[in-house]
Amino acid sequence: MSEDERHRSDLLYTLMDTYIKNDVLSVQESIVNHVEYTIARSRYHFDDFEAYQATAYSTRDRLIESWNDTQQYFHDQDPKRVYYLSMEFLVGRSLLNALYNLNLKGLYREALEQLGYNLEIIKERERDAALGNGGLGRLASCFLDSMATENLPAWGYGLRYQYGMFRQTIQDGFQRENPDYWLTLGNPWEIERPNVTYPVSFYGHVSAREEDGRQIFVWNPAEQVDAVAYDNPIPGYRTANTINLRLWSAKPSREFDLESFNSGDYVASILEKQNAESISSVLYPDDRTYKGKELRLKQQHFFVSATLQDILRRYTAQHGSLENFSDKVALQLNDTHPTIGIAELMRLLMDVYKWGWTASWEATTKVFSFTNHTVLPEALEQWPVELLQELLPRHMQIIYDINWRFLQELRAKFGNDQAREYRMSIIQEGDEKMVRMAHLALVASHTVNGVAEIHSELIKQTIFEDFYEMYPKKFQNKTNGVTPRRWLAFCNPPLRNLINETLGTDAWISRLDLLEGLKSHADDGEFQSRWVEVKQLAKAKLAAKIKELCGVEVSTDALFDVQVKRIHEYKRQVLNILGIIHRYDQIRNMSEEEKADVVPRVCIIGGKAAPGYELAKRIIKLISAVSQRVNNDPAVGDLLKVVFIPDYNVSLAEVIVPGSELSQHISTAGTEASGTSNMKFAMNGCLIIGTMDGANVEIAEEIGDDNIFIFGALAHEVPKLRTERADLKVDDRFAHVVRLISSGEFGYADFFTPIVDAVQGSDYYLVANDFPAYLRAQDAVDRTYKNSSIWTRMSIMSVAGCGKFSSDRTIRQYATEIWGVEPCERPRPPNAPEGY
Ligand code: C3B
Repeated sequence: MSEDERHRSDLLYTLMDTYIKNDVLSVQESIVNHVEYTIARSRYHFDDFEAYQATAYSTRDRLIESWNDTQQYFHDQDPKRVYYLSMEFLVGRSLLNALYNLNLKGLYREALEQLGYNLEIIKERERDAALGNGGLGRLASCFLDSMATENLPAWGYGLRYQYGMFRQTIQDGFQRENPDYWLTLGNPWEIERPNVTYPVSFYGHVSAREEDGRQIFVWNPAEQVDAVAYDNPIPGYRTANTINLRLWSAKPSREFDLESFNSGDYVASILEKQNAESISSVLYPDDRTYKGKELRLKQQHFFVSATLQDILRRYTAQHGSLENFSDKVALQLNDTHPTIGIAELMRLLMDVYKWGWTASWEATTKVFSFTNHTVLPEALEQWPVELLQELLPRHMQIIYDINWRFLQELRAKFGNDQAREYRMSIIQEGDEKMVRMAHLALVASHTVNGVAEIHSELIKQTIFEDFYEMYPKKFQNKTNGVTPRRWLAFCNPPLRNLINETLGTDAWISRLDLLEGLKSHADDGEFQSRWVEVKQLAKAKLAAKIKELCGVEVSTDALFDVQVKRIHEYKRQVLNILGIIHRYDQIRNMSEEEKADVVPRVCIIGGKAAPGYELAKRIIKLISAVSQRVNNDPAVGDLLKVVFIPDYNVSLAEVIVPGSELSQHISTAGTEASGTSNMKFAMNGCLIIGTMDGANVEIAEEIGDDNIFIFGALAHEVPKLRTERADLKVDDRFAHVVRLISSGEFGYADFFTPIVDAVQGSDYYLVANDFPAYLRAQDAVDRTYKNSSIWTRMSIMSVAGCGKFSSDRTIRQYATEIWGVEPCERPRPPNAPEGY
């Protein structure tokens, strides 16, 4: 620092209090200032929503302090950094999470209370940031929380969609989709960076010229838009580190095609430019089905191009050149969605930084790693060559070059094996040539990982078999995890407090293995009754939510049985609803005496269907129709209630998960890569009924087979069962419940025909096959529930065995086994208040 700079910095230091102070009055001052000066309301008169906004801004001030200092520290230390590239971040709400992480919740609650506001009430006014579809997006958000908490020099990169995941309403039992314009009332958490802007190009043509004896390619794009950065601070839990989630928003280019303005219609030109914004405007709501939509590919390129330009600029600004870039940077591809970034990095290195092919390829293959999240073939992205050629002509060239070299390598290793080349080529031949994005990712990444042990094994035997043979060392497993902050400590305070008291510490919140200490209390009768009390509190909250959203009164004495996730055939909501119909049919035919022995149940189902996924939408209607029937049948009463909770999202999950006692994770074995809600439920003392699929396998291993209800065909049996499906002797009970649907017992018989046909025909997901085993497992659930002490013991053991499923563990494994990055913890400022 020069003399002048030091003088200026001293002056600024005295002008500004370094940190907001941690006393009630300072917090109130900060909130009221924001009421008056940020949202421009009168400090004498502001409502709950405005109180939320001002509180959020006040909290953000603290995050900005911490963010700035963390980034400065990263800059000074200059460690290897990791960037997590994801098209989805399912963030949910931020206020409580930030206050808890900063250890300021109590202080803010008190400060607000004295002003006449209730934190519990105003926090409900925050809109969810729903920039993701489901598991994949939520995983990305859990990872950010863990990367911050583990003090990793990490950033997330994504898109700032103006319309997040659609809002689901149920009208007459049918799903309706409504736009989620979540930014209408502003987003206090983000910081717009108009000066961090990059041009992103599309279309046009490529020309070549000689320069210093080398061929240089020049892309002359026909369209350009600007990507503007929006930063979202992500605080770690009880650390002074705050990392960044940088989201890009598309804006009309400031410079590109200025001539067109002079050439004719000024107004038309402006309107034309305005279209640029559509690139980042909407999240595609198709979960796991790829549709070859041009706009989607534009989004992907827009996202990675801005991200890579930003990363390269940051690196060169600090190091003067790109030397050692690949030793100092790791880039994680969250699924294939950002894979076009491989070609974009090659392009930037070769065409802009003038590196040769070999050096560019060496660097590219050293920085990228790739996570696969599904074995479902319909989710594997393939772009038509023709489309890529038109939209990104230079990238298409580069992909052909990569493929040409890859095929050489293939021949060198396996000789002339045309069938293999055909299978493995990045370009799929055929009537319509396609670019297989997963193959591009596999060729260019140093590591590919699955997300649970069984899944990581399966990809080696199925979709990536050939690649496993070629590059066995690239393949790894990283079992998913969830953040125990949001998904236990913050969403379930009564359970948190009980655990704290029992373990005598809250250290488990960042070292989840410590939950093991609960095991020795599992049989303690007094502890068990407190455990039950805590569950009852959460059930009461959930019951109130159900009343509010569905208008159905449910008894908290009943067993709360839950299945909440995206609606998909492979997740088998149909198996659940067939089981419910069976239960209903039994109850209505029982004598009063028999009824006295029934365990009352509330069956709760929730989840969104992709708007174009017809069958999934029919399944929602079937659930609604069954619930109509069951809930209004006087012969059933409180013994069975069925509710479909509309608009399942992160903040609803924070109420549903703690209040559940049984949760269903019943996908056909081998189809659910991991699942992460299974971990959240188990962590909250909810027992699992599930198949040997995804992370269920490891959950059973960790908490013990006795503490989980496992049923159904195993993954290795599934292929054979599918071929033998025609010979299956269908269980009478199955045939009966299916007949009830097709005979119109629940109305809409014709509308439900495709569902009936699916399970009676090829039954790809083996619903009929697993039905008897499912009913047996459900019987075991009922029997066990009658013995509260055994049930409670299982519930305690579930929580105690969940240590492995913290995303902190997952992230530490990524850091050491894939990224090669180390923690970079900012020292706590000497005069910083507790919790800073
Ligand atoms: C999901 C998978 O379906 C889940 O099993 C898995 O737990 C999560 O990813 C996180 O790994 N997934 C998703 O939500 N969207 C996709 N396109 C693919 C997988």
